[in-house]
Amino acid sequence: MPNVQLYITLSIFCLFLSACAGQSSSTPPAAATPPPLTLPLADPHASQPTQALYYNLQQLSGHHLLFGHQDSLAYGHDWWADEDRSDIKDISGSHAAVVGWELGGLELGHDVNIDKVNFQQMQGWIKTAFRAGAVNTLSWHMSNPVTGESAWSKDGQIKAMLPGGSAHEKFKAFLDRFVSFNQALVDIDSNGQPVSIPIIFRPWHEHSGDWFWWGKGNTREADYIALWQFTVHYLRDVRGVHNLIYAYAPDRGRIDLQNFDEGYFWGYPGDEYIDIIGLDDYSDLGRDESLPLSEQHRRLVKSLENIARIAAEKNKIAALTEGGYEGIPSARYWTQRLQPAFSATQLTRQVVYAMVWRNANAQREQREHFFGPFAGHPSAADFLNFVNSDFVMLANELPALYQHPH
Ligand code: BMA
Repeated sequence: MPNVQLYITLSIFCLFLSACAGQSSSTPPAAATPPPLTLPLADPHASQPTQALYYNLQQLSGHHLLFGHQDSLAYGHDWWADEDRSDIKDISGSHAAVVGWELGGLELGHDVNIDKVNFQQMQGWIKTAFRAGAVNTLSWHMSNPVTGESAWSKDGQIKAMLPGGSAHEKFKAFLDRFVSFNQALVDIDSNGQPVSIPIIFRPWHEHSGDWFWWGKGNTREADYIALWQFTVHYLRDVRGVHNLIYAYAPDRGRIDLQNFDEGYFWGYPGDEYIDIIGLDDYSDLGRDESLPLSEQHRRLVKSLENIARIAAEKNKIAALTEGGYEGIPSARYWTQRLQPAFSATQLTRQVVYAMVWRNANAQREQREHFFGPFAGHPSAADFLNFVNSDFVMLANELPALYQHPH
């Protein structure tokens, strides 16, 4: 039960008790302790806006689903690097509620990431999304500091990156590049004060798969855990980064639904290193298209229920941190596939956001690699119905996420 609900229940119970007691005694009831406006984060010194974001996301969970989209302001299916545009805004008038960004290439000092997005421009778009009230989240397809190979390589060698290892200084230098990037993510609040923009940071994602050097099969579990813990320790305690909410995101494709926890917790670094119980899921969102629709629905519901259950057990937040159906072949995908699953049960409704992957620019990449709608796509009208429902939120419907409610 979320803290506030527990508080309300207890308060009603106490009111009842004091009303009964009042019949025989004139002692005023003791003032109730106000509900805590913070939930424990992996970073106990997280900035106020970061704590507020986490708290407010938890308040929204159970009531709303925030729609997210990777690289949303950077480019779309048919445009590139406009100032304040997204395929989502083209259709709906608003940016997505959650906007994802990719850091791959930053570690090497490149000006652009692995998808050619300019890092300086990315910083500008992160600010634009923040000012629009949205949530920014970062992933990092980091190349391997030991082997020099890309994220999609098999030779983990994590031990060499950790303290005492031959590539430890290099690994720290990779993380330092992120610290510098992050230091520039500052906006000015309404009181003229600088505010470091809160970020949901999702490093070392999809590690239940074997396609990244940090994944299962390419590394030992203990080394993965040590990698994660070192990353948090270095950013938080050594470099003093306090605007991060840490998201853990195994890939559903390599988790057996009959035995969810066993797959999900491979590599889990511990409750004190994790804030968001995430899941990257393409399998249940359309990729397993040979299955009957009813079975696809059942599986998505099960996956969402599992992360919501785990999040509730740990007093954390559940989110579908990445996923989608490439090419969106079904015109009513949003209202007939996604919405019914996310709103299916009390548990699935706890999953607070769902972020679909990027809309690769068709001309530049010479392929159809998109997961969100765009103006002119057959699912655009259905997407509008989806986001117009009371349940689904875009940026323009969000409460002030970076302030504690008064
Ligand atoms: C993948 C694909 C790639 C891309 C990478 C990082 O899933 O979209 O084309 O380079 O993500 O954004």
